[in-house]
Amino acid sequence: MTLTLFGHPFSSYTWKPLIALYEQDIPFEFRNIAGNEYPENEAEFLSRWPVGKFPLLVDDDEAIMESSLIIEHVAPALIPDDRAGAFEVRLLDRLFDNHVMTPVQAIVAEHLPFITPTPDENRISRARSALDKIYPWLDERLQGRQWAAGNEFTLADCAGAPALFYADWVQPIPEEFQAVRDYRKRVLARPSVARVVDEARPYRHVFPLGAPDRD
Ligand SMILES: N[C@@H](CCC(=O)N[C@@H](CS)C(=O)NCC(=O)O)C(=O)O
Repeated sequence: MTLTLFGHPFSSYTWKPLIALYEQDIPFEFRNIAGNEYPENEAEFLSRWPVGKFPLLVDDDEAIMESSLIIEHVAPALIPDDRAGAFEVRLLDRLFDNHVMTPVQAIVAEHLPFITPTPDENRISRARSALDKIYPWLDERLQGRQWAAGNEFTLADCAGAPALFYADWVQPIPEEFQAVRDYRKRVLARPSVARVVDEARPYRHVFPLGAPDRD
């Protein structure tokens, strides 16, 4: 298996498989598709996945899209064998993507002039309200857990790390949700996660809401 990962170092969904690959020490080639810096990488990426959403993994000649499925493919050990354990991991993975990252992306999109010339306050407020609803749910679910789905670092943490990293930038996690805040701090200190955060530092200036001076 020869693995090539196409993605952007600042992209939350690219972080997911990167964290898994670093976590398991799996060799791979990273093909950066940042901006206009690497046109040959972008051209090959689009030829393999015209939808244009990244990350994309190419294993030998097989293209695999969708960050969670890429992780299932390269690092199955990050999903427990038992049915109930696997369900909890996949549940948290889906919730971080759909109910944390999706509203975060919606807020970010409202600040990208090539998507919308003027931020739409109604759409922003709907996305903020979605985050307000998921924070308490997560706080309850994460109580007493070291990692997102229990005591083992799993696929759920590959999703939780980028989701909460960026969520706290666009809608700071209130102090009352200490379990979520503590988990965010813990997961960002994990070496595989710290590494993706560090690799993305040179791109912080592109964050359209302005990156805070922390993390
Ligand atoms: N469900 C996809 C989401 C991928 C996604 O939304 N990626 C963003 C970057 S973080 C993207 O491709 N944005 C560019 C675009 O939408 O054109 C996954 O899990 O891989």
